[in-house]
Amino acid sequence: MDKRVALVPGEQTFQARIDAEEKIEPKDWMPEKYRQNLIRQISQHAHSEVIGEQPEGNWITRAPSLERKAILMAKVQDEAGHGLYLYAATETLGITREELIDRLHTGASKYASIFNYPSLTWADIGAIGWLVDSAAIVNQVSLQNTSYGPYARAMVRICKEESFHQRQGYNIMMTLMNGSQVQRDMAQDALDRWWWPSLMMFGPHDGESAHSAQSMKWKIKRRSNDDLRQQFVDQAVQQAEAIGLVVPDPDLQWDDARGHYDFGAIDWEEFERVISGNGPCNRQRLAHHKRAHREGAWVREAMAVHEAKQRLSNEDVA
Ligand code: BYC
Repeated sequence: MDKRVALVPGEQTFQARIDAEEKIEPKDWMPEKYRQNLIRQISQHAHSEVIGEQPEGNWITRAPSLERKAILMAKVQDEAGHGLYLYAATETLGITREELIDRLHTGASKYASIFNYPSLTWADIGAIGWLVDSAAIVNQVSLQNTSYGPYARAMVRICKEESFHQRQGYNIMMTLMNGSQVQRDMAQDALDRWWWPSLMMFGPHDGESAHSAQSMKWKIKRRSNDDLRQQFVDQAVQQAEAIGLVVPDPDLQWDDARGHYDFGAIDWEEFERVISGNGPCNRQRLAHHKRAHREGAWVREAMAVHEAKQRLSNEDVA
């Protein structure tokens, strides 16, 4: 027997479907705030994937071997693909790609704070793959069960690729830690600079998170910011120790009673500065995106003409 809750529009029926773990699909009735909240979160996620290409792309021409270069190019291309799946998922909510890009360019829509930090050395590429992709996976594994069907399905594919990304990053760190003292120092310096921004990726503490309560009720988010951050810390600390890296947090210690690591206070002033456009590379990242978008206008125009021609020839056949 079909146990799906009847599709009668209305907040109560909608919540009953969510509670019954049904996926919401594009043509289903949904509260306007659910739609807007999803557009906000999924498009921010898409922008993060695309802007995240910049700090890594910075090292493609300087990767230390042909193999590392090929791997990094493949990773950066994957991130572009993730952006495209996510923009496509957002468009199913009735917003155009142009509007989404416009929101990014005007600052109306955010992207992950972490990509506003510079990638100064090759070890930063290791740290990004290891820490940033780990943080992304921890979050995105839980988002595979998000209530909106197109977002959940995009996440399944993205998670598979992110786990390869995480391993390539850790492999770079491991190789450096097995190298000379200069290489070990470079790896430690990268961890020192990327550790705290990685913790900020999970957003404000639960009590301060503006969207969490409603997003959890609608099962857009399946786990809280703090819960995910804790899982990330527990994993990453052990991975750091395994290769001889020291996490830059004097307050870090294992708490037997909780079965987790306790860690020091996050600098939320820095977080606020970065998400409000005043991090080390915010202006540079957006300027680069705007320029690339402008320079790609001819591709969009050519595609539009091609699509129009296809439509006309399909109408002729019909
Ligand atoms: N950075 O109420 P809250 C990748 C904002 S990319 C910037 O907790 P929410 C990769 C938040 O938007 C993967 N802003 O929000 C790519 C909100 O502001 P608005 C990126 C942040 O949405 C290339 C305000 O603070 N992953 O893996 O419930 C290379 C209050 O926060 C941040 C995703 O995007 C931040 N870190 O929870 C390598 C995952 N944190 O919108 C790797 C999907 C918070 O009201 N997103 N804010 O103006 C999510 O899971 C959730 O949106 C968050 C925040 C957990 C990030």
